[in-house]
Amino acid sequence: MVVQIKLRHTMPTNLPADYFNAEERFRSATTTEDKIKYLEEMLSTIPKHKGTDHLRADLRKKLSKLKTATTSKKGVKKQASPYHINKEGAGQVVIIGCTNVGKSTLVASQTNANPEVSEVPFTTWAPTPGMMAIDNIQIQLIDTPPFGDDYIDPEFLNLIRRVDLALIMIDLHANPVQELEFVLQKLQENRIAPSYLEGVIHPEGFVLYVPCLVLVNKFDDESFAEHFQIFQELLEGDHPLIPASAQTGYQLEDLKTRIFAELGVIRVYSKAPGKDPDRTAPFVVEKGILLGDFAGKVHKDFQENLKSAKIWGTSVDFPGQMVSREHMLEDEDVVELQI
Ligand SMILES: Nc1nc2c(ncn2[C@@H]2O[C@H](COP(=O)(O)OP(=O)(O)OP(=O)(O)O)[C@@H](O)[C@H]2O)c(=O)[nH]1
Ligand SMILES: [Mg+2]
Repeated sequence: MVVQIKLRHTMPTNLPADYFNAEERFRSATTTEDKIKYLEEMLSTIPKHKGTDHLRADLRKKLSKLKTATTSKKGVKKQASPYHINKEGAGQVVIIGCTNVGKSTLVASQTNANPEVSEVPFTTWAPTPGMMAIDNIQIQLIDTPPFGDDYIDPEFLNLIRRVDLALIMIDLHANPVQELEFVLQKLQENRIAPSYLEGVIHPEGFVLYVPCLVLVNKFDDESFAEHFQIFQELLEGDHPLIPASAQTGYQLEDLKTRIFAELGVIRVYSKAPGKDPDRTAPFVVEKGILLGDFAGKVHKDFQENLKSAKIWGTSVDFPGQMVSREHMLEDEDVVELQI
């Protein structure tokens, strides 16, 4: 049976009854999956000729919209954002910056991860975390896609909001002044500012301050010192600048020392009486921790029953000094707990 209808596209079209059956079911369908099923059925029943071109185009458009809706919905449900990266090690550090500054180079050269490095702009499109050694501890370093003029994934911004430190990377060989300004402006548009600007800037409304350092990359060797000096003179304001090279490794040790200092943690070694401490396995604890709280991290029994402790390190006046539970520990202290 063939039913003739007048479509809004002015041309009368002969459509088979199967089409109208499918259309009827499409109209009463309540789930997106069913709607897709009946739309596909409608499309498959339409005779293909000039008179149905518009109708088929319309239906295909509807179908693609519905399919996008389901995949994005499923995407949210089934697959967490790649920016949901669990913190590992003594701190979580994200590298941000414009394209080609060397973010992936740093992660590839300093961690176990292997993000693609290329002179072609906009190479990285997803974040990649890796573990980087700083002396005898490990921190997490995350490579990210470049900041550009367009939209920044909200989950990328959320990652920046929750990390322990954001490393703003700029390229000494390119336009370091503009790059730094651009990154700071993008952050500001999203109500984020480096904590070194707290009290210096007075933004209207809420701003979240995130600890930041500025890595001036491609400082490949000492011959770039003059270049760096000119850049510093052109730059307005005080920024915690670290000139270094992700590629040659020049001054990367300085970078690591600065990162460690920003993380707000210290290393403490626990030792048994008469034995040497294991310097390869420090406890990484928050700066300012008191002996009593440290003891609890070593073992529950120590927290409750700690009688005394001897300390070797900068927090005491002489090696092996006895201290109370309220004693504040410092980086690299060695502690002998006694119950
Ligand atoms: N001379 C020099 N070149 C570097 C250095 N670091 C990176 N490069 C080069 O700069 C180019 C870009 O490096 P990438 O690490 O891919 O840059 P990126 O910031 O990850 O770039 P996007 O993924 O586009 O954001 C490559 O050709 C690198 O070899 C460096 O310290 N010195
Ligand atoms: Mg990259």
